[in-house]
Amino acid sequence: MLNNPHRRYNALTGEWVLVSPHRAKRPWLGQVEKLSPETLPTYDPTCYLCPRNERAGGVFNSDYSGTYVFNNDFAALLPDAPEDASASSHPLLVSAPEQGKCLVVCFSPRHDLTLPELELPVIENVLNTWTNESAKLAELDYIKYVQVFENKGAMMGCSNPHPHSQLWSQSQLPNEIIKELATQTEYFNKNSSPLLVDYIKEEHKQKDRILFSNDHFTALVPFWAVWPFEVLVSAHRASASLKELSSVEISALAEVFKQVTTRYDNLFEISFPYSMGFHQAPADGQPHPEWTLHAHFYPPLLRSATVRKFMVGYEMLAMPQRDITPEVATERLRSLSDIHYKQH
Ligand code: H2U
Ligand code: ZN
Repeated sequence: MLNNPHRRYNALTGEWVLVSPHRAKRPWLGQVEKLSPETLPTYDPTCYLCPRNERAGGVFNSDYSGTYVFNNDFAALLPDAPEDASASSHPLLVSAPEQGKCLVVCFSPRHDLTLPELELPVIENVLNTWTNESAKLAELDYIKYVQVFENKGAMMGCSNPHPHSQLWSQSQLPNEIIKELATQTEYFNKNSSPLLVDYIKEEHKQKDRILFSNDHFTALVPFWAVWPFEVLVSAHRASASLKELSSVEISALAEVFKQVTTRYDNLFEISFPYSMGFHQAPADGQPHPEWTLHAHFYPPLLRSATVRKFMVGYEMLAMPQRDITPEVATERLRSLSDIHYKQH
């Protein structure tokens, strides 16, 4: 049945995806993406994120040597955003105040080294920075949720090639978290076991979507993946946030991140674009036994370094759809070397 058109249920969002395996061979005469230059300098005097340089807002970066954290100069959320007195009172025109704080995190002083090219201790340092900064934001009384994310590559709207990520924290739950909280809570109440913990166990039995795993984390192409080479990285135990991870678990997570991103780059031998982010439980001071810390990788590329998947037409108007199956995507990623192609 899985070679014919079918739909799959996303247990984490409660939404369906249409899978059309027979369609993967269709010809492509559409848009071909431009590739970004492959070799970057270790330091770029015109880069807003390199050490000692002046940022767009006029502030100078320090002469940093590890990760570098600063308040986003053009933050989408502000700590002291006043309530809009002119807000409409009509029930069809609803708005609500939103406060928050946005940070930027540079991975290292090196302008040219993306996640898979960094040594494991440096990746661990990035994970520790995300952990500490998330925890600090979560402690602010007006913050209810912290989103850690990386936009990688111009194709994903990344504004600067210097490897960096962002933290946006806010006073209300965003849409994706509202969905995941509902599904995980419902599953936990029914089964007394966390949804993702059970899901990962089942995937290890079935094996055909597992990309890489160690004692504490698994990377797989989820059964319900929408993006062609989408990957879910999940903890093996219930865990509300990065802060709950031990140093052994952080090392295990760093290894999984290096594995996933190295295979991504090796797929088309380019710096593989994606949007990646962690889903942590709401920072509401409540226990979250239903939650399992996880990260989603959403890469846009489909059949080559220059042909991307577009979420248009049917996807915008009806539901997401994919051509190659998650099982075929897993096979392709699994068959690649875990040594970065630039080191060959
Ligand atoms: P991307 O992850 O989309 O590349 O965004 C980088 C962020 O860095 C973006 O939100 C911020 C932008 O506002 N930024 C600064 O805060 N200062 C700068 O000098 C450049 C970019
Ligand atoms: Zn730079």
